[in-house]
Amino acid sequence: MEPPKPSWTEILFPPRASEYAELMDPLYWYIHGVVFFFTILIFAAIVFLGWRYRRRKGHQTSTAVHGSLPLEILWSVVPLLIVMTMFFWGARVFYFGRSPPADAMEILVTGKQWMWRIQHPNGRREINTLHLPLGEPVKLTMISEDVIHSFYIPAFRQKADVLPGKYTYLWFTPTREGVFHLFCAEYCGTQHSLMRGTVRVMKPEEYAAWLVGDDTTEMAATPAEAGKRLFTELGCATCHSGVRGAIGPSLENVYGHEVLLADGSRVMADDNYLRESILAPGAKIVAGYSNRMPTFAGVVNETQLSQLIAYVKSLSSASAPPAEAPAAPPPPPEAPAPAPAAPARPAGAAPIEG
Ligand code: HEC
Ligand SMILES: [Cu+2]
Repeated sequence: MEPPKPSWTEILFPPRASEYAELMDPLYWYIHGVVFFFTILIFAAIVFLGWRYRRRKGHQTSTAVHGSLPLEILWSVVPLLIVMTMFFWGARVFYFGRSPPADAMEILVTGKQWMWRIQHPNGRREINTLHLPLGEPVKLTMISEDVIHSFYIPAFRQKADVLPGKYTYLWFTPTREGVFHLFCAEYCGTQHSLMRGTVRVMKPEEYAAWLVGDDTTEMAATPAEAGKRLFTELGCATCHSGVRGAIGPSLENVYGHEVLLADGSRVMADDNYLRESILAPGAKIVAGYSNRMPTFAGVVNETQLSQLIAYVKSLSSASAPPAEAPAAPPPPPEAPAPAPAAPARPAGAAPIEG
């Protein structure tokens, strides 16, 4: 692995190793440049004018000046224009950092006191290390099993909170091979400072070889395959058999589509909707079905939950992440609605069409 070549702009910063970092650093230097320039200008003016117009014998106090409209406009408009350049430049970088490309490789991250568990698309898992292919966009889907953590890779200039009960995301394209730091950046208990790891950016061929590495004990099923197995083991399949008259709705083509609910409203089936459907099934009842699904909170852990969701996603042809992405025209609703918005029945009621 070639040693990183630090450039002068990295003197104060960690190495710069992602596309986002390449965009972020010039912005940072620009803002600092403006700040330094005006700080020096203002202090120099204070010192110079203080000296130039100091009190001396035989000098009169000057007459007071009361306002000058052109001057007021000048010193309002010029700073406004300057800070607006920061705003628009900053907004561009921000939106870039929040819009993962649709073909980004998805890696699952679970935070837990005090470790990072990571699972790659082919099922390979690792703890406190993150292997990445050079030059390929990667999206992290992150969740915590306990308290709030924060996933932070300084060399990528990327950080996001990892929350219990809600997925958060990060995406980046590594641009430099090497080994970089990974930190938890949110105080999360006594061993928070030990919750760190390494990011290893390798050539795509090396990454591919690592993925199917000799360490076969690490080779599990893919998240979706593991989820499929759980789906049978936990009895989801009995109610979600996909046949007409089943107790639960078919889960095919649910993810990424709008679901019609019993109260007549619609909801986009994204990761967090699926999560809620499994942990709190009564929160949103699918139209035409009753609240008969038991909660699986406490039955499945976060990793298993992510796997179940990966399986449900694999049943859908929609792949674009609906969450956080700018609003796209909604696809036609997929939810079966035999009778328009049949009222939800109390638990234990006979299944509709049963
Ligand atoms: C006892 C039957 C039953 C079992 C077991 C069951 N479900 Fe359900 N499920 C339902 C019913 C009924 C609904 C629709 C009512 C509602 O939204 O709560 C539903 C809704 C859902 C939804 C929302 C579907 C949509 O169209 O938006 C998902 C996702 C889901 N279940 C996943 C699972 C998973 C995963 C498991 C296993 C861990 C599971 N279910 C186990 C009966 C069941
Ligand atoms: Cu932590």
